[in-house]
Amino acid sequence: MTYTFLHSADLHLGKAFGSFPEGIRGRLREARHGVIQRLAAAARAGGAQDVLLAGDTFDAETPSPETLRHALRAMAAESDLRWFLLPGNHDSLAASELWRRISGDAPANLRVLLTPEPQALKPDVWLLPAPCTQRRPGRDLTEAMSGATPAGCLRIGLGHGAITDFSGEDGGAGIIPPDRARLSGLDYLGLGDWHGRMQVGPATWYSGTPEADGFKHESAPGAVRVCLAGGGAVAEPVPTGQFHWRRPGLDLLPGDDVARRLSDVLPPQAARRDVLMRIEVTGRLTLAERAGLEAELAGLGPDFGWFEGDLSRLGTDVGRGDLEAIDRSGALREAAETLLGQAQDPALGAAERALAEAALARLFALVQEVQP
Ligand SMILES: [Mn+2]
Repeated sequence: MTYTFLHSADLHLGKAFGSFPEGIRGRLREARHGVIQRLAAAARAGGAQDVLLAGDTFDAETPSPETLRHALRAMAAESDLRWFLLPGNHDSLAASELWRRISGDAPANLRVLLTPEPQALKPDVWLLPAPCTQRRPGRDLTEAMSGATPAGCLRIGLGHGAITDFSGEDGGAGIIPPDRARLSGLDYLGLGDWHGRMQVGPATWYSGTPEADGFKHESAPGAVRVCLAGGGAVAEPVPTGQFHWRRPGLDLLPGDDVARRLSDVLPPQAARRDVLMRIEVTGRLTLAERAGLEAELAGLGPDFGWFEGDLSRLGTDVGRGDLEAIDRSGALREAAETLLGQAQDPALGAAERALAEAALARLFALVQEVQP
């Protein structure tokens, strides 16, 4: 007997990305909706008919009518597949109105897993779901996965939450034993909550989110295609992400070829529209080098879906010649002297010194622009 399925989780449909500018915000939301189709394609390509979603399909307990309807219609459109939705911590059973709306509007190929009762996926393949009863259940709901199923069948657990080895996505303490699959005689345990992909045991995986939603996780966003046969679970990650979130570091010293070092951490030009990029610059540069770097970064920004250069931890070397270059005397020179004094004042906090340094670099750059 063999059974192949796709394990995914944490779609977070409708996530607002409120801290981002409007244009990219809309594109990120649309990309989350788009994973439904990409998951379907991944399932089909691997010969799977069932897609098991291990919680947090929706970001909020009350998604907008459009978010919900569009998701259900998109799943309905993949009519040769079956979708199984488990309540997670963002869309727990406490969101009773959400699950009432889903149940009332669900297409024939969608099943909601609202109780821990074992369910037959096929006569000889049983699903043991552990729906989240509330945002922080405070107890190990996966205990229910020890429930009885017919002898000789395959047993698949589906749960949501952090294991005891590490804290959850929201920072809360983990509660699921990492060896739950062994404890409950599972052939595979599919988990949600952690947004990066992680294999916890021989047959236990966090699929991670199929579309990245932050800089935190390094793994390429995707789902896990699982093939169960007599010999155990064969799990294979399949990529499904559209956007790439990159947070490279750039550690610089005076004399470095800054433009070259910068280009080394950039993705190819053609791919940049779907990249969110935060470059964290550390080390030291001269004022002139820093001004050059800032100009390069400003020019690069529009290439990307979103772009930020963080220079708050970059130190600046200021020579007397730099102050001369700003002005020999007068108001600008006095402002530069004041800023330099603040940048080097041990009585000030690091943030204030960095601010003075950034302001001095800005002044230097502006003066160069006016009188190159
Ligand atoms: Mn989540």
